[in-house]
This record gives sequence, C-alpha cells and structure tokens, in this order.
Amino acid sequence: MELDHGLDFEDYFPSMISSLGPEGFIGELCNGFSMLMDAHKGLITFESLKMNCSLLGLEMRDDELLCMLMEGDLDGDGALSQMEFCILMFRLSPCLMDDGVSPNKFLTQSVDPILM
Ligand SMILES: [Ca+2]
Repeated sequence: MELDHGLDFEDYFPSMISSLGPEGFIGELCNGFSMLMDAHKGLITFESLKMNCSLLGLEMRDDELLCMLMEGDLDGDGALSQMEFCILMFRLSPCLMDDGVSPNKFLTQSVDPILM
C-alpha cells in the first residue's frame, strides 16, 4: 500500500472497498479509527488526529483536521466516536451509495458488536 503525497480519501476508499469488500472495508475503518484515536479517551480528538496523522505521514493542515472533526461530530462533544468516524468515512465516499452499500446496514451489522 502506497501513501502518495496528496492522498485523497475520496479516491482512496473506492479502491480499498473493491479489494476488501464492504465488510473488510469496515474492518479497515475500525483499524483506522484505532490508529487515529486518543488511546485514553477512546475518541478521535483534534490533538490525537493531528499527532497520529503526522505519525502516519499524512500531511493535513489544522483547518482540514478541524473541518473533518466538525463534519463528523454528530453529538457535538468535539471528538469523533468510532461510530461517528465510520459514518463520516461513508459520507466522504459517495460512490459507496452507488454500489448499494448502506452505511446503516453495515454499521449495525458489523460495528455494533465491536462497540459493545
Ligand atoms: Ca462526537
């Protein structure tokens, strides 16, 4: 897997989905969440996102990170839970909807057990 400079999530996920399948993709999202989250809080915060993105070699500006957090934060606590992160990733990948993949279906089936 190559992480090119200027990696674009929207270009990147469709190829992941075609190679992993929807269930495998959900697994990768959960792995991604684990990589980006604050280990103590179990949430993705601005600080954990900023630190872990740079560790992963993803060059994101502060305003891009904040934008991503605000976009994904559904309950307004300023951080992303695993569910919020997965929903955000689905929303950033509109082609998923064209393939008939329902985020609700997969989140319910595949993510809830992990959250328990
Ligand atoms: Ca939240």
